Amino acid sequence: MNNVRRFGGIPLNRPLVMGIVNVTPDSFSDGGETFAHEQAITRGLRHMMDGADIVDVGGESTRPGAVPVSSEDEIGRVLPVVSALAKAGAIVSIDTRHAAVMRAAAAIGARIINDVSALSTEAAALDIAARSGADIVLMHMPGTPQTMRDQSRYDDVVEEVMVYLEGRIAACEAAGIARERLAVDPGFGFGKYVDDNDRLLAGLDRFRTLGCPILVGLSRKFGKGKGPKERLAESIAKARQAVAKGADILRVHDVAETVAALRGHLLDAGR
Ligand code: YH5
Repeated sequence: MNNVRRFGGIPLNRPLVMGIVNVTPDSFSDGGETFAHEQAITRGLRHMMDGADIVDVGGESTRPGAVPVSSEDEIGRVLPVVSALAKAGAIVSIDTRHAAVMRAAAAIGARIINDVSALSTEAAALDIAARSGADIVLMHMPGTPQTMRDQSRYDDVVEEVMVYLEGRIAACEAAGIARERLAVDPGFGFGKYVDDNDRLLAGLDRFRTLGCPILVGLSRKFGKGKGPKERLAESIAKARQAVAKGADILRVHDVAETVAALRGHLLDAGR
């Protein structure tokens, strides 16, 4: 176990499950912010009991057209949740594009920074992330959440996403972040059409050449318009497909079901 690779301190000798914890305005609608914090903490604790290796706490909606919030407000949303879950023994990931949020979360125990903009939104993010000591997820997203819809035309989506991620890895290394601290993520559903997502999943093994663990977020992004059961089945099927293609970490809403579906893989260590 000594020379096995790790991410967020966790050995990567089996696929890891990252449970999603949102602290976004929808959860504020009744009961205010404290209620939203309690709900999110409860969700995170449930993920842990269900077998999540990591909990990913986010306070900014990256849906197209979402209203931006200040870093101050984002910190107010996520920090009590990060703090409570870290104290409860969780490996916490902070899902943010903002340097001030990264710094605040890492200072109270977040071990992973998950940035859908691969540390490109704010100039300070590279330096803050470097100093935080946290491991970092670099995700591909063309443009910003507001513009990504207009920017998704690829000749070879796998190649283009790989070139982008290679560039962000280089930017991290230049900022003093060792490659060993990085994971890469093709960003399923972010400025991509159905065909692009299919090609990325089919070609996921090519991302191995980047020399970093691969994280994927496929949960509930497919099977739209279908019922919740069909959507869950589709998420699970995609998760297994991703693991077969070399995914190391799965970011999911349905932790218990994903852990159960991965059991075969979980048992054969070393895959
Ligand atoms: C991701 O892929 N995704 S937020 C639309 C949906 C369902 C889910 C309605 N943060 C990722 O989860 N971080 C998000 O259908 C992420 N990778 C990483 N690293 C979007 C999301 C979602 C969007």
